[in-house]
Amino acid sequence: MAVDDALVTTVVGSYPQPDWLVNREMLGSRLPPRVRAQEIWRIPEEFLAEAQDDATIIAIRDMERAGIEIVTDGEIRRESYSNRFATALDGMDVENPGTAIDRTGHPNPVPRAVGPIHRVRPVGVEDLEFLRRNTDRPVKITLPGPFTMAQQAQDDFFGDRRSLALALAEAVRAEVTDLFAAGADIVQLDEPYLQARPEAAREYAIEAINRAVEGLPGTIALHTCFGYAAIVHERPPGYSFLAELNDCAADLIAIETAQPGLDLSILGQLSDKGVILGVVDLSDPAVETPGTIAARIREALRYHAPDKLQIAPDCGMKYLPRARAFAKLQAMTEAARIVRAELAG
Ligand code: MET
Repeated sequence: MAVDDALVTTVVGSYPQPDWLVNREMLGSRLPPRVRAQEIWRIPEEFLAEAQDDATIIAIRDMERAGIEIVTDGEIRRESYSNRFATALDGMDVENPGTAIDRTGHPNPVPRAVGPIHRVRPVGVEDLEFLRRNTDRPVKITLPGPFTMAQQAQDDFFGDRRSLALALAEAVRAEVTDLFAAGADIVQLDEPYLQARPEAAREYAIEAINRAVEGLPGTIALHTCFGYAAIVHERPPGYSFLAELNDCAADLIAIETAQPGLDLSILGQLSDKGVILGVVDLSDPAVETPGTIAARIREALRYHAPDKLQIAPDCGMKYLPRARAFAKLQAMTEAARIVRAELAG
């Protein structure tokens, strides 16, 4: 299986963390980053890294057993998809958090930008190396994109958010460079806030994304969505910032389409890109049949070539019960198999 085969299956990144590892009720809580991190993990500090490694192996094996072809580490070691990277940077004050309004309109405690931003050490490279050692399949690793991180911080230094986003982009670039050097097949930037802040996105998101990844030697994916199904319940009728991504430096654009029931002709807006297509609705507790998912894939093939389509759930699976996440992935890989067989004729 190569990453550019037809209808390759993958995930958006996260997989449910075991209940013995995290207090799942604390996951979406609005506590300051440090406090939340202390509250969330159920394992004492001295055993935590080992427990996170073991839980990561479970996530990798679950993905493999479900038939996922490009696997991730499930983001098991992370408290949130973005926090771990953002809080590791020099120039970000985590001890004295600030406030930012999240996409549901609530104030959230967030890191404060208080000086020049520097990535002083690799943040996710060991995670990638662990993933690489523990599967023979192609691997993808995710990190937050510079635009989204700039929205999830309080700026007390730069004076404008574009400058903050561009500084974060340099930090992301250093990390992506190291991730490719360490063997990542795909590096994915998560940019959900493009949809929540389209005006700001139009001003500087593409510039920041390009600064983070342009010219780097590897396959870059960029994920955007309307937010986790478990947290953001309203789905707008379409993307507010999508066609713009056809001009960014990423090779693959990851979007959700199942829960919002999008008309897949929007794929025409991404005609120059590979698309990681979200075809599994994570708000629906029922596990869709492979037939339902296959119908979505067939519909997408009216607008995009099969070797430019990867198949994925709508967003990260972090908030799903584990058994449901597994069953949904199984249904999805079966759907991809059915449609591939049809294509092979
Ligand atoms: N990579 C992240 C995940 O899979 C994307 C989150 S976007 C809200 O959870």
